[in-house]
Amino acid sequence: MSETIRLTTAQALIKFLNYQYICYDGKEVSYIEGLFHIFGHGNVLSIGQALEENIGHLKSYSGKNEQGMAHTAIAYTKQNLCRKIFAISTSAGPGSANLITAAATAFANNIPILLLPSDTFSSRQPDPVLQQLEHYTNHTLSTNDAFQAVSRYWDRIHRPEQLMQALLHAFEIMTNPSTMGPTTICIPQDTAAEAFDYPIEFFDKRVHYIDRVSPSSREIDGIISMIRYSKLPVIIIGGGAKYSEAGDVLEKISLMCDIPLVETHAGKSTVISSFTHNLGGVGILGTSAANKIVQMSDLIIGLGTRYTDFVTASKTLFDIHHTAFINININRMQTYKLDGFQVVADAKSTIEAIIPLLVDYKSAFGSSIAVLRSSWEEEKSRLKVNNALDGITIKNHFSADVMQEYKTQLRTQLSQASVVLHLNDMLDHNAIVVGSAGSLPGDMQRLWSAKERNTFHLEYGYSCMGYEIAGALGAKLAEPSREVYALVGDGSFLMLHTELVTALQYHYKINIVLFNNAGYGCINNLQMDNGCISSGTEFRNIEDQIMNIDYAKIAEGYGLKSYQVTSIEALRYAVIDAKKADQSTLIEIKVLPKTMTDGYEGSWWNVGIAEVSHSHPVQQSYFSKVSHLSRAKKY
Ligand SMILES: Cc1ncc(C[n+]2csc(CCOP(=O)(O)OP(=O)(O)O)c2C)c(N)n1
Ligand SMILES: [Mg+2]
Repeated sequence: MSETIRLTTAQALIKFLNYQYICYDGKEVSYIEGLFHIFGHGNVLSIGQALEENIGHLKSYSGKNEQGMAHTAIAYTKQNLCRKIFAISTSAGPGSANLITAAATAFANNIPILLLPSDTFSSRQPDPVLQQLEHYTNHTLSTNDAFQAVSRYWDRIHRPEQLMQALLHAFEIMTNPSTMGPTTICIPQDTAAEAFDYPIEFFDKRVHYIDRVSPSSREIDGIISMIRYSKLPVIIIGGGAKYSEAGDVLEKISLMCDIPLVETHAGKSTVISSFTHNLGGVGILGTSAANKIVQMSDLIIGLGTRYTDFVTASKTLFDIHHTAFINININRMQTYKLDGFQVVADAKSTIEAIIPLLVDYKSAFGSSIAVLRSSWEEEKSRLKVNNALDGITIKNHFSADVMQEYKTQLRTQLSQASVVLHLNDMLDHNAIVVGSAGSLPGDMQRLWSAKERNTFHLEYGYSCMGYEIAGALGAKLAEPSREVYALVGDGSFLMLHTELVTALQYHYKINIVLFNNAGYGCINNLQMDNGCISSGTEFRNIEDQIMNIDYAKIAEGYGLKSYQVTSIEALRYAVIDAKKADQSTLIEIKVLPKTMTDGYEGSWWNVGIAEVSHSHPVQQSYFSKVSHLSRAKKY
């Protein structure tokens, strides 16, 4: 008989979390950094009690919104290249329901996180308890069943001993690069407090090994012959390349073979932006240089990319009849896309394996890489000049009168694109920028120059509004010695910003750079681009007046050091002063709408446009969509 230890389910859970390690490239580190929680009915007397009894080395933080705190945890893990995670504990009912959006964010981005939503009573003795749904036809359903669609592993335990199997399954999924993502273990509140004699070996130190998967010789042969056959190969750097730290080998192969690099939102900052062969973001949020090179290309090598619509311009960016694909991905399903040659292997290991076999290979791009790069630099210089009212506005959607109205109401002339470029110059080279939704991801992806590796943090798998500020706290937890900046729109700020209080509470300094254009700017662009009138996307009151909200004052109320700026000079002062501050800061920048960057060549997006309408512009948009679709790959 093995020795046992009598613990509650919650105590066993906390004890187990203390003994999990991962080993990557021979480096062993503890895997669980800690636990975020919002206590309530369902977890305070079980998980809360277990933390009080013996927290071990885990850190414990109290969040302000379940979605927000889980987004903080996701950002922490993303910044740590998926090698360290947090667990999340929520109360039963609404506390758990609030977590679902974050679970989806983790799912879409393949980010591991351990979600522990409390559940209603297993015994059913007090049913219906406060916050229980009480289904009439299926008593086993609770709020937590909604996590099934957004979890890579989902379980509900009704007995303390089930915890052991559940945890082992969850940790296998989270530490397996091809399946990693959110795992959910729902724990009824009575089960969480019940005791069991756990075998002590369950709590032995466990090391989860993440070995790099090498390509097979068949796969290597296939890659080499396709590259040799190609004259114009291009590598798309995806998130998988970043997580595998493929920066050095990518620079090497790119220089050696003259293969240009382009980036997805998740892959950006795997290689720094000033690298000669890096042409930047590709697709809908792409630079003109990257999109042109991809359009010229006869072979796309997708390295750790999911080929989302934003990367492929809804499968129209490539010449579908003449472009071949090599899909290198740790996840086999991803390699099936676009009928590519499938390579199920680690990004870095694969590039490492092919470099010695291509020493005599050079693409036929010649000088075009440098020419495209320099014409993009010229475009950036054009955008940097702040002439918001003299021409650089999106497709003249707004009349001169409406632009003037914004200028008067917001008391600014600043162009967003210009601000982003200037801000980029003002920050430290190792500063981390975090973004997620609105028009800023487009500006960041196109314009931001990542000066060091892993300094660009864009959640654009789910593009969840409200991620930015919570995410900045997560990045700061991962990199406490660096300045971290959330680049956030006013709409996203309004959606969710309260983890800034958590940052203040635990003295983690984050900087919030809020771009106030008084509306859901990118959605306004989307509707007006497709023939609709501006409606429901500008922040106007019922008298049709533009709302000028003072976000700097709101920030001051929270206790942040805050600034409101309407000029580049004032921005410079604010950024310098904010760097000196010990506490968190918020810089509100009033920017004019329609002054973000627009799409460049090839950046078409397939969106649902009305097939029938009385509006001529809507009809026109629909016909244009049909014509684009005729050139798109169908699957
Ligand atoms: C949670 C969530 N709800 C809705 C959306 C759809 N959406 C994407 S961007 C956006 C507006 C963003 O406005 P803002 O943050 O002010 O950025 P701007 O486009 O003005 O730069 C909306 C509503 C979303 N991405 N996430
Ligand atoms: Mg806005």
